[in-house]
Amino acid sequence: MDKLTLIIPAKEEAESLPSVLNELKKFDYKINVILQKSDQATIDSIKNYNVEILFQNGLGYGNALIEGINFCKSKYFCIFNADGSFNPNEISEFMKKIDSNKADFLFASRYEKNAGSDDDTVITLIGNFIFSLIGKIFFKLKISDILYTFVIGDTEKAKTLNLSSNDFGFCVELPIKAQKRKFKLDTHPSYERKRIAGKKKVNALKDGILILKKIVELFFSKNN
Ligand SMILES: Nc1nc2c(ncn2[C@@H]2O[C@H](COP(=O)(O)OP(=O)(O)O)[C@@H](O)[C@H]2O)c(=O)[nH]1
Ligand SMILES: [Mg+2]
Repeated sequence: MDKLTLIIPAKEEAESLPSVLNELKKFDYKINVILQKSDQATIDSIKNYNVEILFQNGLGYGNALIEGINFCKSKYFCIFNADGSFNPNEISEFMKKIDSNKADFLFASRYEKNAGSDDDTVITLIGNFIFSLIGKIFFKLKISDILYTFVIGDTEKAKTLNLSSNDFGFCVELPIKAQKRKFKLDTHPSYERKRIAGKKKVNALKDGILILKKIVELFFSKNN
C-alpha cells in the first residue's frame, strides 16, 4: 500500500522489533526503520525482513522521526513504535477516520472511551495528563494524550512544519505546530499494549523537562 509508510524509530530493540515486524507481515504497509548505524544488534535482528533501514544522521527519537518523515514518499506516514506496544490492527481504523473526516493528522489516544494502556505508569499518566492540559489551555489542542505519539499524518504537510526537536520534545512539537498552522487534527481511541522486551527509553524527569522547555519555546515563538 503506497498510501502509507510506517516510520519505526528503533533504539536497542533487538528483542522486540522482530516480533513487531512479524506481526506486521499480514499487512501491506511499506516500512522504514530508523536507527543509528552503531546499533548493530538491532540491525542484525531485522536483516531477514522486508523493510527499508535508514541510518539517522543525528541522535535521538525526534531526530529519527524528522529524518524518517523527510525521507517518506507516500501520502501518509504513521509513527509506529518498535517495542510492540502499538497494535497494528488499529492502523486501518485510523486511516478510515482520516479519510472520512478529511483530517491532516490523527493522534491516537489511550484516554478516550474504549481505550487504555497496559504500559502506563502512574508517573507517565500524571505527566501526560498535565502536558495534555497545557496543550488544551495554551494551544487549544483537543488532544487527550499528547505524549503517546501514535500518529498518522499527511507527509507533505508535516514536511512544511519545520520540525526540529531531536529529543522527546518532538511529541509536543508535532501537534502544537500542526495546530498553529491550522491543519485539521483528529483523535481516535487506542489500546496500548505492554512493551514486549527491552527497556523503555523515556526518562520521566529528564525528558519531562525537555518537553516542558519545548512547550515554553513554542508558546513564545511567533513564526511556527
Ligand atoms: N532511532 C531512535 N529510536 C529511539 C530513540 N529513543 C527511543 N526510540 C524508539 O522510540 C520508540 C519509543 O520509545 P519507548 O522507549 O518505547 O518510549 P515510550 O514511548 O515511553 O514507551 C521505541 O521504538 C524506541 O526504540 C533514539 O534515540 N533513536
Ligand atoms: Mg514504548
